[in-house]
Amino acid sequence: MDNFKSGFVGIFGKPNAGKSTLMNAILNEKLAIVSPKAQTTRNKILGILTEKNYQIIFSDTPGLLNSSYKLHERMMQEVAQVKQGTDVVLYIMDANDDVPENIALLETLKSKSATILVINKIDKAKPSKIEHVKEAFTKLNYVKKIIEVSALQKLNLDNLIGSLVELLPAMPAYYDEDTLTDKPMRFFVSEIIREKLFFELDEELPYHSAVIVRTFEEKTTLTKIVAEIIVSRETQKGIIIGKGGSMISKIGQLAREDIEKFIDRKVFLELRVKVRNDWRNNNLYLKEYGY
Ligand SMILES: Nc1nc2c(ncn2[C@@H]2O[C@H](COP(=O)(O)OP(=O)(O)OP(=O)(O)O)[C@@H](O)[C@H]2O)c(=O)[nH]1
Ligand SMILES: [Mg+2]
Repeated sequence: MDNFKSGFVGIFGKPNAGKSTLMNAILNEKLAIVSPKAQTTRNKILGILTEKNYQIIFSDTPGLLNSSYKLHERMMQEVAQVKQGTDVVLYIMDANDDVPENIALLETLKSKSATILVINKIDKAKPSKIEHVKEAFTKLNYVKKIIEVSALQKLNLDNLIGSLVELLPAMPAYYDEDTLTDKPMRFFVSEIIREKLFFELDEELPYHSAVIVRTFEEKTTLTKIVAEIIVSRETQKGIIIGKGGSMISKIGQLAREDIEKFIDRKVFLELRVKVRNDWRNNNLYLKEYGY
């Protein structure tokens, strides 16, 4: 256990920067859901990487944004909590995104921890733009390293991990080597269903939806899961169910396939849709749905 290093790494950045993709790529495990739409992640999620000489405890976080309803406030509280216990800040920026805006956001984080800037999505960025980003961030003295990666194509991740380990304190492991995350199975099941909503539903609807697992029973041959999809208006319920139930059955099938892969068992999945008016601004509902 000599020279063992261990510590907490918070992953921060704008919505859609690729934070969840990056954490999944580093852990080689799909822990966090990912979608082309912004504001996919709503909770902090731990992802623990344990190797012979180090343990890195990553926290994926919701993208930084200005709150426009209570759910947003809750999401930003999750970010604040992660920030508190963090040894290293990983700030993720989409290489094609606006530089001043990202610098301003990183500054508002006001973290006292060592910071690594990760320039993500280099697979679809011009070298000149990447250079421009680097130049601008080099001027911030708390940015210890700037690393270009593609989370999607898993480019340069070893380099990133090496730089992270350098910055971690000498510490014994915080978690058992078999521990991968902090969230229970029910959480991941509800997230997988929510991911399908992000892919199958248009525009605003995913943002009005929450998913809660009501039953999770391990039977002899399969796992029986009953989950509720919560929406904020009656009209949204109709859209999620679809003509003759076509939409809900598609979502159910896609989610079931992924849940089966995740828990490595056959799954019977029942989805119900409930309307809870304006749940995103209701503290009791937010708490019930895990926010
Ligand atoms: N081309 C390319 N796309 C990427 C890369 N990394 C992530 N993406 C895509 O960017 C989109 C957003 O990725 P997420 O991982 O959900 O982003 P996030 O930062 O977690 O977003 P929020 O949870 O909304 O804050 C998805 O469509 C990803 O496939 C990359 O390196 N290259
Ligand atoms: Mg995310």
